[in-house]
Amino acid sequence: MKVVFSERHRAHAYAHEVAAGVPIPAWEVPERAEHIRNALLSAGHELMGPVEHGRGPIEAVHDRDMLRYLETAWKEWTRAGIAERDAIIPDTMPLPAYHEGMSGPTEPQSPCGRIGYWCFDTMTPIVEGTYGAARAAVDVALTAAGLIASGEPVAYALCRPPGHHAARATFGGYCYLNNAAIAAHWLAVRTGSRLGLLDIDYHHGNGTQQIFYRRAEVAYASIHGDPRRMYPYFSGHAAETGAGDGTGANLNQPMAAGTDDRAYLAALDRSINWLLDRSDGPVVVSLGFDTFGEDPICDFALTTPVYRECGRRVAASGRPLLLIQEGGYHLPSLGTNAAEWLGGAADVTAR
Ligand code: OKP
Ligand code: ZN
Repeated sequence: MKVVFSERHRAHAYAHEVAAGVPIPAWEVPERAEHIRNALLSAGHELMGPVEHGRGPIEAVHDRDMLRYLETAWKEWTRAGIAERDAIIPDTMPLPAYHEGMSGPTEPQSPCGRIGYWCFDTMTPIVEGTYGAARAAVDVALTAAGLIASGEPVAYALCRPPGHHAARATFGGYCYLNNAAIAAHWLAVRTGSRLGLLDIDYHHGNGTQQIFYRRAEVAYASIHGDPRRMYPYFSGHAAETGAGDGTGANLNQPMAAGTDDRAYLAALDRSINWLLDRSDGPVVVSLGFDTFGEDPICDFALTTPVYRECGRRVAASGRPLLLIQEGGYHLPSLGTNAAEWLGGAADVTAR
């Protein structure tokens, strides 16, 4: 299978994230992508670099001012002399009720204000290499989308940082630009078809859901830890089914702690069938391995062999598959689980 990868992700590296007000060692580390890359090379997959696609496809999905912010944040932060801190993390965010009955908010002038205007949590630091890595991840996703557009049955984008928590005009959850949403929109326009977007990262892809909530061009189905106990807390409930032109085109399956292979595969079959009913083009997969039993920040109980079966079942849909890497934080298993998933998909598409 063709695997698209850029080394520029390595410059996006920070020591700490702030969780529940406390700095803890970062989970979203460069080693994640390196483990996956190495395992896929050993498994015989074919690695290639990304092609630059420019800002156009990003601005078709994200707020231009947010993109501008991401581009300028680090320079502005260091110029303001706040450089003794090694990363940009917000401390003040304008919740909707702050401006209740008033107009606003508007983007502040001060660097500390600006980060809180755009970033919705404290776990998504910006460092010097963040923007370049986020842009490269988008190019990785779009290059893989280009392979699908030119007739490849399946392609894998080894994106880092991940993307599915980034909404049109706010970012967070280790995500800055929504790689999967940008590639899906680009592919929908390119192919003139209705796409399926299957989000099988452990977490609800609030950003992807938000971007397509009122659009018919992409149907979104997600299987994730129930937001009643898990990040991102504010979306992912089963009652969220789309609105406007996107009415009925959003399927959330929130799952219990301890969800095992059997329960997961049942939810997967339901998502696949639901997507096949509502789309006629490629399926984009937001692929996370934080569903693994040993993942340090999640609570499902999946085992390594089930990833091969997941790859088989998704590929058995017969649709072209654009695979976009999202999360997964248990370093020792990441490469193996990714190779199993891709191997399962390749078994079926090679037939
Ligand atoms: C990104 B992806 C809360 C921990 C949650 C953020 C998780 C972001 C996951 N104490 N941290 O969907 O894998
Ligand atoms: Zn996740």
